[in-house]
Amino acid sequence: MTARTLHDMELSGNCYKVRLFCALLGLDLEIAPVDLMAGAHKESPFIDLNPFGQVPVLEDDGNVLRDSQAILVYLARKYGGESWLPTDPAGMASVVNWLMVAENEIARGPGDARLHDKFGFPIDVENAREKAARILGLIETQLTDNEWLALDRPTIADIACMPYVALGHEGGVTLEAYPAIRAWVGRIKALPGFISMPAL
Ligand SMILES: N[C@@H](CCC(=O)N[C@@H](CS)C(=O)NCC(=O)O)C(=O)O
Repeated sequence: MTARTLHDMELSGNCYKVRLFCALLGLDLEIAPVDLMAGAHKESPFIDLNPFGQVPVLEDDGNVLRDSQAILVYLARKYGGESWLPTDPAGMASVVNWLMVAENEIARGPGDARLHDKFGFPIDVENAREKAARILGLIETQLTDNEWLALDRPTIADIACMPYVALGHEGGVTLEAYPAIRAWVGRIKALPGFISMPAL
């Protein structure tokens, strides 16, 4: 019996970030599915764990953590040494910069376009696709001269940003025009321990 449980939804890219990173770290993870379609995330007992009413939530060693980016930070610092989130100020800032991009530009661009097309959310999808084009262009530039987003090795910046970039096609945002991004997704898929999710 593991002391680590992820309150999870299979099709959530935010939950997948946590599943993927645990797999890369070789950590056992018990999956507790949350039925979002039935509204289980807005009711007890889940809402008592996360008053924001959102997955993912990770329980680890008595800690209850919400927000996929925060969970990646926690796991990287607790189990990943200096590799995935270094403690030197410049290195840490470089990684955190991309965690913010995952939470903002990527979520509001390809993430929202997918929410509209795949799950029927009433979102201005043209606006989301315009935002997607802008951030994918910036990421393409970054990855043209760099193998990884933040540092000269994979970090949680790559784990946080990849899922909704690679799932964008489910929202009409393809990677056809972005060869450097496609190569980067391929590098992540080749990491030892990589696991996938539907449509990736
Ligand atoms: N910033 C949060 C966002 C979490 C989030 O949006 N979760 C979605 C599933 S991917 C959810 O639970 N949506 C239900 C809701 O917001 O009511 C994170 O990165 O974990």
